[in-house]
Amino acid sequence: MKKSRVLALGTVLSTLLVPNVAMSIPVTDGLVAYYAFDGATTDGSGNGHDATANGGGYTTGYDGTANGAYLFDGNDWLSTSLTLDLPQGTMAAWINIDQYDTGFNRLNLIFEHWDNMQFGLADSSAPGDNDGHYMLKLRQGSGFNYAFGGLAELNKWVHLAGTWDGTKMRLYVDGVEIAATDAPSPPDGSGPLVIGRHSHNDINFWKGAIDEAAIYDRALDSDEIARLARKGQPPTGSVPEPAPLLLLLFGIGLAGIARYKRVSRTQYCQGCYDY
Ligand SMILES: [Ca+2]
Ligand SMILES: [Ca+2]
Repeated sequence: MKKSRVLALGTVLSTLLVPNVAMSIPVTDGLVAYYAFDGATTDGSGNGHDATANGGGYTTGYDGTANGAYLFDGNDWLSTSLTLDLPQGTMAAWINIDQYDTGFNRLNLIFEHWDNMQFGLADSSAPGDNDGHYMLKLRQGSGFNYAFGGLAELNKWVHLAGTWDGTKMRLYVDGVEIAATDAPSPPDGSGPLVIGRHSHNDINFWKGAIDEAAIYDRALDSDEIARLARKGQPPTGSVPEPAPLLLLLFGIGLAGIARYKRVSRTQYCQGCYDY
């Protein structure tokens, strides 16, 4: 095979094999920041809000991708320069928690934005003593509003999303709404976003894995949240599908063998008869 053909085939194969990491999230309208955590803490939204690691590492992603999620073992966190002032918004992530803390002011945080937005697992200060329950907490005016519910399932991938639209805040687990609370004003906004810890204190660490963490500047509707949670759909991560590629290579191989046989017959069997 000529060198130019080899190079052309290589280009085709590399195009098939390289995953489109940045655009693997199924809802992109209004995306402010997006961390796929596929071996990097870069922001895939195109807005440049890359996160900086302070400990931690990678583990298997929610969709089985090797090194496809960030692993926090209890004292790890990510810092960003992202400041938020969002009258409406959404926070979402795939999460897998090993354990949660209990007691006053002992949350487990996915996102924290001092001191106005907290997204993760609640502590006993939430109404009704909600240690280990899924939670979105927003400071609005003189106090906090909460959407929370559902005790966290340990050692299992779960999709968690919280939205606020200026009227209500809502919480979704695996694409299903589990809480809706009156939240009739924009949340306060300041301070850079932190992932996996309290932003000002060395507490409230996430203990487990986080994948596909995303923030939007609008409240996604229930259909969009269901799409993020791949509800009713097979996982569609950034792993290339192997079957079509193998079929393609098999086909190229068969065509090559057939051509070789034709050439051999012409060169070495001139005068032979077909039977
Ligand atoms: Ca991932
Ligand atoms: Ca650590």
